[in-house]
This record gives sequence, C-alpha cells and structure tokens, in this order.
Amino acid sequence: MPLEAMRYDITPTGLHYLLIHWDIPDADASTWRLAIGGAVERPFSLSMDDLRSRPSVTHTVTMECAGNGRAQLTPRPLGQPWLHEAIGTAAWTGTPLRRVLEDAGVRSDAVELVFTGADSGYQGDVLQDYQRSLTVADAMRPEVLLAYEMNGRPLEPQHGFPLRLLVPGWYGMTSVKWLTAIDAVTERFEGYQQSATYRLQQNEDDPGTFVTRMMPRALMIPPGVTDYPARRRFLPPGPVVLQGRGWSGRGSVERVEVGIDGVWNDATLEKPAGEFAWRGWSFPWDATPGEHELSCRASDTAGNGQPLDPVWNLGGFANNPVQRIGVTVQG
Ligand SMILES: Nc1nc2c(c(=O)[nH]1)N[C@H]1C(S)=C(S)[C@@H](COP(=O)(O)O)O[C@H]1N2
Ligand SMILES: [Mo]
Repeated sequence: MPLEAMRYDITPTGLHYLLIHWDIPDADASTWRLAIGGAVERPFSLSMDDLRSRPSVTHTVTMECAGNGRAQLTPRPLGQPWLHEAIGTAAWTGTPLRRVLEDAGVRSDAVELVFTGADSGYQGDVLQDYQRSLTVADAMRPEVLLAYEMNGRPLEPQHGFPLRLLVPGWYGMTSVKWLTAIDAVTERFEGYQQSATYRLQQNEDDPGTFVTRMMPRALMIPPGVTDYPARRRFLPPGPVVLQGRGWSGRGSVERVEVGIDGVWNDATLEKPAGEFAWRGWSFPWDATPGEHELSCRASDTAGNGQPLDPVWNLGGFANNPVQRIGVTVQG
C-alpha cells in the first residue's frame, strides 16, 4: 500500500496490500461450500447463501503482514521484501465464526480449529494447501468473522472471494482466504504454515515462538515530494503538519511520538477508525533548511513499544522498528 493511502480511514480496496503465497484459485460462489468437521458433534456444510442468511456484522480492521519491515533486516531473510507497506484497513462483513462453531458443537477434546484455503502450491519443497490453526478459545472470540464482503462489496478474487476467515488483531497470515474447510482437531496442528514458518527463530534449530498478534507500529505519510526512482523526499522550509497512523493487535495505541533528528515529542491522536483499526495522528513541524531525519513510534495499552533499530529473526517476522524518513528541506 502506498503510504500516502494512510490518509483514508478505510483503505480503498485497490490500495490495500496483498499477500498471496501461490495462485489465486478459481472460485464459483454459486457452488462454494464451507465444510465444518473433525472433532465436532454435528458436522455440516454451508453454501454462500446459507452464510449470508446468518447474522451479519461489519468490523473495521487494520491488517498487517507479519513480514512487514522484512527488507530492512541484514542479512535479508527469505520472503516478500516488504519495506513498510504491507498494511491496510477495510470494513469486513461476515457472520461470526463462533455461532457456526456452536452449531457444529466443538467436542471437549478438541484443542484447535484448522482452517483450509482452496489454494495450494509448494513452499519449502512441500506441496500443500494453505492451512492455519487457532486454539478453540481464540477461534471462539466474538470478533472473528467468516467474511464475504470487503468495503460493502463481495470480496475481490485477490482478497479471498467468496469467503475468508478474518481474525482482527492478528497478523494477516491468520486470516485464511478462499476458505473451504474448518476442522476441529484433538492435537496441536503442525502443518507447514503453522510450524515450519511464522515463528520467531534465530536459526533453523531454534524452536522459537509463534507469530500471533500484531506488534504496535506507527507510520508517517512521507511529507513533501519525492523523486523518481530514488525516492528521496524534498520539502520547502516552514510549517508542515506531519501525519500518519498507529495500530497494535495487542492493546489500543495510547501514544504516538514523532522524532525530529532524534528529539521525540508527542503527536496528537485521533479517534481510532474502529475497535480493531488504526488511529490517525498529527504533529506540527516548522521545517528548517537542511537535512533531517523524521521518525515515529507507537506504544499500546499492553505496554508494547517499538525498538529504535530492527531486531533480526530468521523469517523476518513481526519486525516493528521506528520508521525513519530522510528529508531535504530547501527553498
Ligand atoms: N488461502 C490463503 N490465505 C491467506 C494467504 C494465502 O496465501 N492463502 N496469505 C496470508 C497472508 S501471509 C496475509 S498477510 C493475508 C493477506 O491478506 P490480503 O491479501 O487480503 O491483504 O492473507 C493471508 N491468508
Ligand atoms: Mo503475510
């Protein structure tokens, strides 16, 4: 997502970032079925009409790829080389997953739900369907949706048409697109996308920890004008209002600070765009001629902040150092 698109509370659909491991699968909403099975009392399946006739709710959700910031790491981990732009906010409409699970009757010996997408391909030499799991408790949270609309229209093919899981607050890999099956399992799911990747590891042998909820991050809309293709920034001297967004999946963002050449001051916060969405911030700056480094950082109600420098891990996940923008102020 181009960072100037942070000017919108809700990211226009075509500007929302995309992460697609393999190919967008062919999907026909009229024949699509979601099968709920495994360790449940009453396995069943739902058509898109069935899903649409269930109670519907809309949540405005900021989603971020767990690999956002990866390209700033040295050595650069293998993976999508995101700088800062793997974010977006959308109004997602769907039916709460919880009620569907209650209808199926998840058995008391079930520990996780496995979500399967219709897409498949190779990763790490393993041919696989895209699958991720959640514990029963996380899957039962009221905000978790089986989403069929984005910004008031059916999902676009690239965002999971006709149906995706939407897990507010978690990094994007959790929100399985092109959802075809939900299976309750009695042992922890160890599929590729759950165990071989999306872990914070220092090396291949490090068991590490799971990547789960989004760490706080603030980003700034780069001020002034840029040059093509080097993308340096230029602006005239005088007053300018720096603006951006901050979010966290672990608590609400309660503070955003802006650094001008390493001197930090509080930004003014706007109301969040939704319970699970980013909030705008602004900071007036009197730009003086010369070279400057602008930066920003967010902290949340759970006490999480952002490091000044990137912290390396093998997969380059959950990397949330402060953003630094070099600007030249000149007449
Ligand atoms: N079935 C399926 N679901 C998926 C993916 C995928 O490749 N296949 N990518 C995941 C990742 S890594 C992210 S960050 C989000 C991106 O969602 P978006 O493309 O709608 O922004 O979808 C997730 N869900
Ligand atoms: Mo992602």
